[in-house]
Amino acid sequence: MLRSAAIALAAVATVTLAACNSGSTPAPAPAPVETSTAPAPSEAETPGTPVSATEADFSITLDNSDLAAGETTFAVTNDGPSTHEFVVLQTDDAPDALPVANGAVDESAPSITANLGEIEEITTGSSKDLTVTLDAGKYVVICNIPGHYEAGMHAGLTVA
Ligand SMILES: [Cu+2]
Repeated sequence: MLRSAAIALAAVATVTLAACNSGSTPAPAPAPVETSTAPAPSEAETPGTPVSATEADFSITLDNSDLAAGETTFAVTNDGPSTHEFVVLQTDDAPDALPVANGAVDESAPSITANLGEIEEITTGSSKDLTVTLDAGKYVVICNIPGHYEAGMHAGLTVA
């Protein structure tokens, strides 16, 4: 009695499966499970000397401020909470004594020798890289969003 019931159930199941498959093309084989051990994509190349810069309201912290001349890649992380930018200026002025006009550093002032490059709009929580070539000299990195430099967003660099 039980055995025949089981057979009957099995028969129903078979019919149901057949009905499901009838008239439809066979389902594609499942994609093979990825088992390869291929290496993960390599990290983005960072030419030259790597320098980590961390920005926050309102500071810039560098992990290395004595650099050898040549290519340098700043990896800038914004810990926020505000959006910041990152500007590399060559100047002999002290980091906290750059010329300011209208709340921002006057990058065209005579004491600013050069603007080596900048990253704009680094949103909070994000990171961006900037690669520049630095000659021997003194540099100041700043955020030049109005008010941010004067609030403390500057750090000095010496390149030899
Ligand atoms: Cu800022």
